[in-house]
Amino acid sequence: MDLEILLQATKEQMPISRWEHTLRVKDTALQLADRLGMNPHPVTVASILHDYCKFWPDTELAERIRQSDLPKDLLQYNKELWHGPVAAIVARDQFGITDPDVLHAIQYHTSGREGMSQLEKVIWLADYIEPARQFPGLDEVRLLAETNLDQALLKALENTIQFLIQRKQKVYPPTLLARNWLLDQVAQMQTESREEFF
Ligand code: DGI
Ligand code: FE
Ligand code: FE
Repeated sequence: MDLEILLQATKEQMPISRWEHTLRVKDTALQLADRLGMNPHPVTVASILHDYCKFWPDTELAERIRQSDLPKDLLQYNKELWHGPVAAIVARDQFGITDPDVLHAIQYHTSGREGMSQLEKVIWLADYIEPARQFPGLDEVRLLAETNLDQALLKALENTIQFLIQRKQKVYPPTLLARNWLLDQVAQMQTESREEFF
């Protein structure tokens, strides 16, 4: 995949502020990936494309969801959840990306899901902690991200769920399942590290 083509095509889909966000997500994701010893290429491709459809009209996003193999229940939840899944379809059909891990990282970058891969976690978190973000509780998530990806993601998902509840908005079930799954993952990790210690 020619990165220059991807970069140019993505830049044309969005205002400059969103393009700059995209570049910050890429840099943040690459920093996390470097620390974790991951292959930087899939991280780069998923970061560039994650918000490809962020500024597409809602009617177009809904139409693409109806006409593709994406889950139709998305249409019953917040419109904010639509741009990632549709971007994954564009990545596959327009840019010929076949790596399922890259496609999943794009698809689930807003909702998260149970059983997220390391790449999915890195893209989700980079999107949340990139340097220009300002959410309440973000400092804690940024600190956790330096040492433990799962704990950082758990905290970030909890913040997002709380934010949605405060605003009387629905929570898409995969977000809740992701949070429950990470709660178990983190608890299991803590039990294992205690067993190693004794
Ligand atoms: O596209 P970005 O602004 O970079 O970030 P994003 O793709 O994470 O989407 C932003 C918003 O989507 C986020 O502020 C919360 C909102 N949202 C609405 N419903 C849900 C949701 N986020 C999750 N995780 N789950 C939901 O059900
Ligand atoms: Fe997004
Ligand atoms: Fe984003």
